[in-house]
Amino acid sequence: MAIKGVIRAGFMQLRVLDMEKSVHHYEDILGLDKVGETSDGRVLLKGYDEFDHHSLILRKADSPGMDFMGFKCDCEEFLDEVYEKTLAYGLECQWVDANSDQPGFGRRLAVKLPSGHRIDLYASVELAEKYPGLVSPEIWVEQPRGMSVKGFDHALLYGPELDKTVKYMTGVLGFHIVERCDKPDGSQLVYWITSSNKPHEVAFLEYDKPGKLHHVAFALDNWNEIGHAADLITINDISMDAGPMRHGVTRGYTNYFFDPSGNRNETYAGGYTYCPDHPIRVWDMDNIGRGIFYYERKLNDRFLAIVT
Ligand code: M3P
Ligand code: FE
Repeated sequence: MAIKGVIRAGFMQLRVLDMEKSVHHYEDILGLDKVGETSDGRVLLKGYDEFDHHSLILRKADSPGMDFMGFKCDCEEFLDEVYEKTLAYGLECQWVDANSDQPGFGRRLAVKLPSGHRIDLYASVELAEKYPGLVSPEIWVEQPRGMSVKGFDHALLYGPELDKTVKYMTGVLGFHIVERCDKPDGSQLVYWITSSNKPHEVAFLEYDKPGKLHHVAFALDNWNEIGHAADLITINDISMDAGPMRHGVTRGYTNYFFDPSGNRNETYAGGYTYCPDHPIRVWDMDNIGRGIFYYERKLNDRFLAIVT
């Protein structure tokens, strides 16, 4: 499969209320590596299995949530094309200089989606100081800590204008719809979309308030690691939302829990391999409980109500 245009989800800048507690959570418990700090006090982190300079940026703010999410693209020319097509589609977008607020990153095109989220597209990023071995490599260079998350995986974003948002993501950026959930009136509640062989890179759910984050997900390898992560959630007295369990959607294994600022995290493993010729899997509202919480077969109120 030739992956062209947008190739993957690459980073998220997340707002946190208390930097010290947040760094402890993401560094010591999830197991991301701290790779730097910016002059304005943001903390940069990455997973042991990632190559890019960083994939998670924590910014101290008065309210939790997501500032923006980045997607890696295959070439600079694609960014220029997207700039023109984005304006023609009627969305605001602007260029962000290379090596400005994100050390190590080339120029980015920041797009304001109809859902109220900002996504940044970029085609170049420096290698991190530490990254997976390349020459007859071991499985890791340094033994991973805590939950041993491999890196940033995907996000679920809540906001208005779902149709217009997903039409942009598919029509202009080339994402594929992998799964969706339909409401009884025939309109859509949620779309899971991808730009690669992963079953989702990002998902959008129709919601009245713009720019909301439901969860940011980090990758694990397998069901055993999901169980180990759940042990650490209890041992560290972290607020648990749901898990360990499986999704019907994507078939991935999962835990949901909260960071010290109330942002929902997910540890995600498995899931099927997507190919662009696959048909769309469609859920209805009577079955979506099983789609999200496969074993319990119904959603809990907290899962539906809390977004940041
Ligand atoms: C996932 C996933 C909804 C869906 C969640 C699904 C509607 O987090 O990773 O497949 O909350
Ligand atoms: Fe998820």
